[in-house]
Amino acid sequence: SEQAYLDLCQHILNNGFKKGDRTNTGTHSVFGHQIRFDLSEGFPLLTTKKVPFRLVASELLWFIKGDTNIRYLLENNNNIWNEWAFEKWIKSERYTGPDMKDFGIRSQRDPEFNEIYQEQMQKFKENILQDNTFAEEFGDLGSVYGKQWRNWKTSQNDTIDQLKEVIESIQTNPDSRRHIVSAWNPEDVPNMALPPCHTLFQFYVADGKLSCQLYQRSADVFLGVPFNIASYALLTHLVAHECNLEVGEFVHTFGDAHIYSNHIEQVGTQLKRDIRPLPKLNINKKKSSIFDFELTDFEIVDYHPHPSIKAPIAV
Ligand code: THF
Repeated sequence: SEQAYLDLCQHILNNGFKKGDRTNTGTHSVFGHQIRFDLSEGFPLLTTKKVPFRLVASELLWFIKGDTNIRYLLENNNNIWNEWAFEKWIKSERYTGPDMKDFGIRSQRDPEFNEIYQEQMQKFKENILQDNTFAEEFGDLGSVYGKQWRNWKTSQNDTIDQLKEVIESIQTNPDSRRHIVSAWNPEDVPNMALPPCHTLFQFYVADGKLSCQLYQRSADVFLGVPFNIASYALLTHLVAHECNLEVGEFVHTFGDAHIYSNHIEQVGTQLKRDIRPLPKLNINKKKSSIFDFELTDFEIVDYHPHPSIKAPIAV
């Protein structure tokens, strides 16, 4: 429930360890936690702040397509993965612009630098959208979710379509305890800009309902988790729809669940707000295969959240 999410935030503020991290932002962190959402009670798009469903849905469709290039996201006005591609670009030999080292932290602390950074980022986005060869080389994030879900590379040089196979296994053998998709590919991890945070998910069928559990090794509880909840809830709806099942629960299990030190004030604001009724998700009933959906096939209705709360993303 949304309350369970807010309780996790409060728990981290009260009991989290102060812990350094890769991004040098600083976090409060706990290890091991679980929250659950009954998907039949409504679609779990948080109401204590506005969560942009359009961005959640276009990111999920991008994973489902097996796409790993940010061009598709940019075409859909989705900027949530830009920093990771930009980092590869500025570290490449072809980049000759102003020094962009540690752009994430510096853009937040130094307004003068931020202006130069925004300009470079704007140019980068234009190049990705307009220049095919540039996009191929610098828009691609490598072996991220889309790759592992749809094109897991085996040692025999075959590929495994984990998502297609898991849907087939739900349909043919619903009681199976092996409905698993793993994004964690140990051999590939060293080649990834960002090793997968949502590491592995499992489906479960009982009583005509499809449930899904995610193990998330590392969770940015304020910015990322509201997206992750909505994303896996949407995925569960789509798989249930294709398999002619009702939706059951989404179970969200966390490894390192943290609140970045520059999100604490925002979390405080959110915790003071009252929870509102959850919205509903409508999906285009004319389509059945998860691989055929487009953004316009989804509609969120009766969503009346509190206003969005801005916060910087740690890179
Ligand atoms: N890195 C970090 N530090 N946190 C994450 O949650 C995260 N992700 C993905 C990859 N790396 C990560 C990216 N997911 C936003 C939301 C999800 C993201 C990245 C950014 C974000 O900024 N959301 C804003 C709205 C942004 C907008 O309107 O453009 C928000 O207010 O929710 C974990 O999957």
